[in-house]
Amino acid sequence: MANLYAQLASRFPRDRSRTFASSPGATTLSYADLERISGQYANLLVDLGVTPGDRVAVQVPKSLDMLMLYLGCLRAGAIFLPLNTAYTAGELAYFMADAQPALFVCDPAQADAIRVLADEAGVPKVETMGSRGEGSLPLAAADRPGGFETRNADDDDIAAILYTSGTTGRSKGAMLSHGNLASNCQTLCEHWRFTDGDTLLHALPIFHTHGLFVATNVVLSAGAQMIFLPGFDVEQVLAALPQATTMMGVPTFYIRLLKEERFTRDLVSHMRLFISGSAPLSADIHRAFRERTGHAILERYGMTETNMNTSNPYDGDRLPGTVGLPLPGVTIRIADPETGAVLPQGEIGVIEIRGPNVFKGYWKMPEKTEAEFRNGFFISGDLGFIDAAGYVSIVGRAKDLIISGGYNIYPAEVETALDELPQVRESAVVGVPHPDMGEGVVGVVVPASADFADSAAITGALADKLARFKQPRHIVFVEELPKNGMGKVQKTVLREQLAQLFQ
Ligand code: MLC
Ligand code: AMP
Repeated sequence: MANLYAQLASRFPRDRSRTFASSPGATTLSYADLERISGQYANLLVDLGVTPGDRVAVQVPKSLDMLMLYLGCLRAGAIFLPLNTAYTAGELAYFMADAQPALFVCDPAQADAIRVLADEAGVPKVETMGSRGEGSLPLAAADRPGGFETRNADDDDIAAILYTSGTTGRSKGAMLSHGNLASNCQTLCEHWRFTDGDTLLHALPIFHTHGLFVATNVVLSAGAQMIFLPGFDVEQVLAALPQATTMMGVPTFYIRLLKEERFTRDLVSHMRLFISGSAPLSADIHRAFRERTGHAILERYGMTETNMNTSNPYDGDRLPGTVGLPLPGVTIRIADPETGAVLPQGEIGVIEIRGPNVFKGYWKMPEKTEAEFRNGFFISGDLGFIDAAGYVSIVGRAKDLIISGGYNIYPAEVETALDELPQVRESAVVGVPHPDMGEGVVGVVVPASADFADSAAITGALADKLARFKQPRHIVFVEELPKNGMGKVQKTVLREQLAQLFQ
């Protein structure tokens, strides 16, 4: 087929003066602006010596410039590699060494520290990009011509790498191809009936699948527009909602909106669609939202490695507590987690996925990639079942993973950081119910000396090691961890004991 950008551009509105994105109090970009600025970034990348297949790593605050750089990378055939802004220096050092980007783009405020890391990792170029158009990269791009002939790309050429943590603690770069991304956003655009009359309220981060590929690519596929907010701020969202027709969010967005009395049926009477994903949306929130607004939130299920897999229907029943039906072109099966045998309808097992949406593998980790596929199906690590009507429900996880406010946290990584501390003999990290974030991270620690109980010393020592969202919100000291006969920590027991901690 073609470069993802070219496929998107073929569906841009004929009238290029139409708005692509507006940020209240800041920039508005038309589709003509988008073509020109993404072309300027593509020309700049070429001038900087970035060649097709090179990685461009980007850790900058959310901005429309960052989106233009994403599109510029697609056009130039470079691999866009966005990084969570919460990552610490230690975490970044790993990504730099692993991905070996040709260019690292960072927040101007971090430039000095990043240059040191880049030197150590052999990353040849560091440029900066701030949240309001400042920084060396936007400045240099502004001098470049806007015309750029988008490079050809094959379906299997890699468009982006997104790092996802692993159960063993080492992050893996998921390689997503032009074909993966193009097929998924086209499917979603049709499935969710996006048209050029839509305005999406965009309050998600753009370094993850949800805000970057689902939200942005769907808007571009429809030639629609978006209201682009720097993040989820409830005041800004309430103010922007009356201009929007659709919204995508993690469950925390909807939990927070429901807390506001000003979030009423009237405020959203013109809205067409609310979509939720990245973490389980409780049936209670689904019902409370419907009662308040008259809207049934449409829940869908996806992963970094697979883009979107299932969705509740646009027409028809959006069943609370389910993630809906497989998307067109996507096959889902339920397998026995141990043997891999495909299970009969209705039985609980691990969800496996096949389709044009499924990624091309982990960057430089062929064995890991192979281990996560079974007969062409990607093994999600999520546990679920399919009902008689074909709806998929997720009931748990075979992988030891915590999802907090839509961010994934692998306990193994946090346990490793805890166990390295001299005050800690051993630790176990679990997720327990949290009213705002879905799950909250708790560190259960057996101290090295029996009378040690200084939780602030423990959390303080993690501050530079782990991104803030991964750090335990509570440290609980115990004399010993509950273990089974094999010596394995019984996390279910800990989760039960700590279930009320955040309530
Ligand atoms: C921020 N903090 C978090 C957090 N987000 N801690 C745990 N979990 C999170 N998700 C930290 C902050 O640094 C802060 O630290 C403290 O928690 C409280 O912050 P807050 O002000 O309440 O948080 P806020 O900035 O409002 O952010 C919450 C949020 C945000 C829910 C709006 O996390 C968010 O936008 N989440 C979306 C994530 C997402 O897009 N996931 C998609 C992944 S793709 P301190 O120091 O002040 O205590 C994927 C595939 C798919 O999963 O299917 O979509
Ligand atoms: P990530 O690695 O950030 O892509 O996270 C993917 C994981 O998020 C999936 O494997 C699921 O565990 C979870 N997830 C995504 N959408 C949903 C959903 N609608 N309901 C429950 N879990 C979800």
